[in-house]
Amino acid sequence: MEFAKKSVETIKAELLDKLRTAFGSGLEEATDDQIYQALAMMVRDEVMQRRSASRGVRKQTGSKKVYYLSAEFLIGRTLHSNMVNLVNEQNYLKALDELGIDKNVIFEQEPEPGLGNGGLGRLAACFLDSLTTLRLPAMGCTIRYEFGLFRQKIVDGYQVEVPDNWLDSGNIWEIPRPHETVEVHFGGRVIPYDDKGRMRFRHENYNVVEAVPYDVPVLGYDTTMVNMLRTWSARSPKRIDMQSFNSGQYVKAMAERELAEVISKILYPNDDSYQGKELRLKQQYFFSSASIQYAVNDFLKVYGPQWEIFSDKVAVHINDTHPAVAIPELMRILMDEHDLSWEEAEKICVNTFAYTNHTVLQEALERWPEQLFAEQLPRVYMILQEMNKRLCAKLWDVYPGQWERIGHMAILAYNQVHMANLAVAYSHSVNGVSAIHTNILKKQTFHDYYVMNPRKFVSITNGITHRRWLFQCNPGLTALIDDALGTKWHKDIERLRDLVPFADDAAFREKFAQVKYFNKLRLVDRVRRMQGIEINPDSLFDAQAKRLHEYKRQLMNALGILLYYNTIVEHPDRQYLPRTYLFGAKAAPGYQRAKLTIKLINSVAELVKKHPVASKYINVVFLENYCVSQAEVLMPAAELSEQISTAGKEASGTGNMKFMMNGAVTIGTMDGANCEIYDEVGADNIYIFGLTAEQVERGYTNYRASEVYETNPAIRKVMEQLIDGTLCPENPRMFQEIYHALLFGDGGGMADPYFVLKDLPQYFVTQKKVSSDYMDRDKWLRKAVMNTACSGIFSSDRTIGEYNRFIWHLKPLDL
Ligand code: 26W
Repeated sequence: MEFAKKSVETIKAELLDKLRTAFGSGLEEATDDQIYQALAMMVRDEVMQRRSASRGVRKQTGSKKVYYLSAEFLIGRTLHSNMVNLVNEQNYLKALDELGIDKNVIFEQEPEPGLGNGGLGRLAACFLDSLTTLRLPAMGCTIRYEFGLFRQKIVDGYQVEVPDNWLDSGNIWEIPRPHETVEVHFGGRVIPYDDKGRMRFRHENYNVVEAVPYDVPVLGYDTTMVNMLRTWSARSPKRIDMQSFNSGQYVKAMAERELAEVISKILYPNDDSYQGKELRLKQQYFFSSASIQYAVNDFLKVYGPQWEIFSDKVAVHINDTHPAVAIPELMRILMDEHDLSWEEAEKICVNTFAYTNHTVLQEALERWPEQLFAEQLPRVYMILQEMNKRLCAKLWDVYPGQWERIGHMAILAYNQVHMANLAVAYSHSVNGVSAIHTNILKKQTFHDYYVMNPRKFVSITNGITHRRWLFQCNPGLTALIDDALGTKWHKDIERLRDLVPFADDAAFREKFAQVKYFNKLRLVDRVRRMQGIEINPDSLFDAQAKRLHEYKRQLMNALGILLYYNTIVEHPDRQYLPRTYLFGAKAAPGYQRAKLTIKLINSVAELVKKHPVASKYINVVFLENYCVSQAEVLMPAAELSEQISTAGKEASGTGNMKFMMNGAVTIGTMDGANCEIYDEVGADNIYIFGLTAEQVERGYTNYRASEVYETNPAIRKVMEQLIDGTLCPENPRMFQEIYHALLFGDGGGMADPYFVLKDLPQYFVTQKKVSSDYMDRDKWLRKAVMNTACSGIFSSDRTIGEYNRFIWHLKPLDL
């Protein structure tokens, strides 16, 4: 099926028409929001026409479908990206231009869905874009959080959280499907009974929560394929009836409603640290159960009860352990509702589920109190007990007598439900998200499982969609590459490599530099507009943008700036490279150390500003409310990408890929996907420093942070500045706890567990090398071009291709 591209004239005429019919207004009196709404309706219509055209093809052809379950989908704004995927962005933008409408003002009207914390949620969004572009049948499943991730304000250097009420003015992209509502049951008790020789279970006295689906259509690039992101909203089945109102039961009924509906109210703002909260467990079961019910019903509609082909037609992918409760839920549905035997159900589950791990940090691994599970999900808990019993019997055969090892691998142990073990034991595939990360999974985290079944473990390096992270956010660079290569690379991104020879082409490098400069001006303008801060566009733009976490070491970056500051203050007459240090980071609201680090960064910014010479060379800018749309402006403007995690801790990182694709050079440790970036660009085009993962692992036993302090005067000075009032004259004790944690450890732990002081000297030396290379303009530009040229492999199209080849085995739909 072919769809004609709308011409500029058609778009203009339709827009004016929509404004009239939807709002009764002409262009002159229409508000920016009305123009956004009208435009979005037009684009939505185009998407839905494609949906109708591709609808039913999967069912007719009996194609397999993957359900991608994720507690987070950080999709960002949709209007612009749909224009890109319609391959008609230019006509749309031209039409706006000709009508005298500022496209950026209109795009910024769209409320941004912040339904994710960081990397894991954004990855899910990139995957949906690639799945659809590759015409693979898929459905994303998540929660329709009424409040997404908090918005961040910086007040007096501190983070302040503001609720994100993104749905307040409606969401034009979602289609409510109330007729597809399903029930999810919580609490109550389970009564076993005998039914003609078969043991059955009756669930009684449970609370019902209704899961109402809202579908967001996801359009592929240059195809009529449309997949859905299904977001589930919680609703109480209790309607307000006059009866209860009259009998004084009104307040009680209202309270019950709220208890049910709170499930889809908020996204938990924790990234990489786990707390066993009852509501979070309910959220997980809520969307997992609803999604599995839908998948089973959809299968039944197409194939009837041919259970033996279920896993040939349905794949369920669980994005980290958050939806792992979907596994016993499918067991329950198959056995209790469709009469399958344990063995049949178990086989289907293993063949259906696949699991991706996204972190090796112990504090992030989900372990629920058994008690909580038993109370909230009594039937699922019974199934987990049986799964665990059978699993342990099997493990006993492999590891006879090794109780401790078996306890470590069990689903239920030490009164906890171990979600990662559940996911590993009952999936046919387990993958890490970069080569080094998968190796750590094999050698450490899941080692005992790995030796039992090495073929279950695969490594698939993360990726990003180059539609959003290059075409959409960096039209200048896209056009420049088109000039050099034509447009074949759009759909075959690894051909970006054909750009490699252009690194040696002086004229091309110059144009590349112009595009970068233009993008820097765009960021300068935005920061001035939003935060009232001035930035020198001729300085080196050095960016670290990611969630705030100790292992990501924003602290090391800040201490590095202090070292640089001290050098300038000591030798004010020398020449230095002006740098703008850009930070973007949200801290989990309960993570005190992370919040204090934000205050520290802002205090360093203040200190620098006060010094007449240092302020000429250093500008520290904390970008408020780092989010997808902020990233879309930052990535194209950045020149140096900070990827400086303690080696072995960052599973992959995906920001590193976005920066690289937009021509920033990485300074980083050998961690996560940085290792693959190194392999692609070669040692000359990346700045690697610091301990390796093995050295970090060994270092835990013999590292003495105080030794660095004692032997390195520059570092000693920076450390003293944390506590002598330099940074925060009104409260010199402000950063004492950071000082203490680095030198002596806190909470009984070791000193400096993330090796900040250990890596700092090498980091600083490497930064000096960066400065001198940058001053050699040609040398630097060559590196920048090489980074873009070698980034094709980090497209999520490659990633999804590998998931499909190794795990799902879906066939592209023929439309
Ligand atoms: C239960 C609390 C919690 C919440 C979120 C624990 C763990 C998480 C996520 C797994 C954290 C996360 O987003 N991990 C990131 O996943 C990205 C995509 O694979 C990787 O690129 C990042 O390295 C990894 O930190």
